[in-house]
Amino acid sequence: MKKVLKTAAAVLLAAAVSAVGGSPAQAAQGGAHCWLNVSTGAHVCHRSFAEVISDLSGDRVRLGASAATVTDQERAEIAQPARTTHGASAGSGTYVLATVYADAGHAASGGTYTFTGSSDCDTNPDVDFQVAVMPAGWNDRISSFTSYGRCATKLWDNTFSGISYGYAGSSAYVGGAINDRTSSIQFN
Ligand SMILES: [Ca+2]
Ligand SMILES: [Ca+2]
Repeated sequence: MKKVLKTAAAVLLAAAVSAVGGSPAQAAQGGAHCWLNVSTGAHVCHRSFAEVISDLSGDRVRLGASAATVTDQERAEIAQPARTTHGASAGSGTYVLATVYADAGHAASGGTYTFTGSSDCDTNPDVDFQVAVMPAGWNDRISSFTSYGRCATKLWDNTFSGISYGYAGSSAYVGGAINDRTSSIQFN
């Protein structure tokens, strides 16, 4: 079952009208750290990856300001839906699907983009969430990624066609064939 199948235009419009922490254009700048709720189109940018994780976890997970990667324990905690909106904009019931990184090795310094949704991925081999067109500034940039919860991530060179990578839970380097080429993304 496809829980979410938005057109690219709908996702981009929703992201544009719901931006709180900055305009989508800010995501085009190197080092930006944003999240997008694929289910609602809500979109917020922060100054650091640590702030994104604090927001999405309802302040339950606090990374060091310069933290590049998350531990297995932190990843498991991040996968739990936000239970409080205290100090957070993500809202309760938000599930973190995956974080993509502009740089290899899950290095947050080059910029991160985190996708969230209204539920965790399920255990069926279908597409649970997808983004047909990468958010502004993120076309052809992804070099590594991490999935959360039951989600696995698949990268596509074009909109669900052409060269692909995944599904995979995590990748420190997506490889030369698709590095800096991802234009759409799916989660299952
Ligand atoms: Ca890259
Ligand atoms: Ca591409």
